[in-house]
Amino acid sequence: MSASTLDAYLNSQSPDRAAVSETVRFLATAAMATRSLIAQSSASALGAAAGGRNADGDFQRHLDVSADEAFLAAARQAGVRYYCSEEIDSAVDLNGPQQLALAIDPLDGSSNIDTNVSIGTIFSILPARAGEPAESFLQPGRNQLAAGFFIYGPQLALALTFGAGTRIFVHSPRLGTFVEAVRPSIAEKTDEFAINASNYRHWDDAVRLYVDDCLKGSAGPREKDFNMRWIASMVADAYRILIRGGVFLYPGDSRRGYANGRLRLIYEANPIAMLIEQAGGAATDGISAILDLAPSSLHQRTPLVFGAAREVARIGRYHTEPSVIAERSPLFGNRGLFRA
Ligand code: AFP
Repeated sequence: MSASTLDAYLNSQSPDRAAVSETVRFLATAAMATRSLIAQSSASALGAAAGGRNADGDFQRHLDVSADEAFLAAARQAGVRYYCSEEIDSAVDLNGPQQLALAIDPLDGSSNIDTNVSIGTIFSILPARAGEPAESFLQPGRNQLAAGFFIYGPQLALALTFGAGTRIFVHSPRLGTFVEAVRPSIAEKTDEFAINASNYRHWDDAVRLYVDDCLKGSAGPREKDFNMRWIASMVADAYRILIRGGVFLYPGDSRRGYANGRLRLIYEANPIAMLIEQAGGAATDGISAILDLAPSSLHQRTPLVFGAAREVARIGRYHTEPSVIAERSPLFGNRGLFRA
């Protein structure tokens, strides 16, 4: 019988995943507390600067710090061994008994806190490795035991995978628990893309030409019209893509510090990539699968493209096949080389 609640789903996991299931339970409790904090506090108070900066030099807001404290406490309660957070420079040895490593972005979308836009918590659970704490996080995302994100929006929801498909659970205030809502399956094709178009002048030719072709619509080489969305809160864009399809791009660009884009590999791109692949989609750095990348530092960034598998593959061809550029030559007129 299919699991109907998060607890039932976690209990249905194999015994060797019991510690992973227990970790997700504690993360869900921390997410409910974070959601309550968001609901009860004034947006200005939550969004106010907390006085510090994170590992990347971003100013920390009060909710960034509160969320990190809540999820660090959850990791300790779950007995996790190592903890890596966007808000902390180095990996932390919690000396927990479980040989697990939890990588987390406690609050993704911080810049949206005071505008009441959906924000979230993204997490990745890896097998702990011998050696220094950081070692456990410098492994390909393909090794993840589980991944997910909580989204604090009109509904509190959890997108979760243990590697056997992606599930979405929605928190029921009446039941006080997460209830399974859908098993998303991302269509291979799409007519909706998500990118911050204000960076157009900074993109490389491949990205610029891909977006140009989408914007030419049915009269252009794609021979169909496209819609665009950009929430600037990745968990919200990812949730939409899980539910109705689409493709998301945060490429590297020519701005200082953005050669590898803005998103971090270990605690943002890897968990999102696992969720998307497990829902039938694809996730790359523009060319290579995100989950195959070998991280070399905790907070390293990566260009990120994810969503509809055939659209992600097409974007890869704009990077790897110069002939794609030839679509613009008179020889091909407006007809595309690729069928939609
Ligand atoms: P913040 O956490 O600083 O708001 O950044 C959110 C984010 O990492 C990701 O959630 C968005 O997709 C992306 O940045 C938005 O970046 P731009 O503001 O450059 O569009």
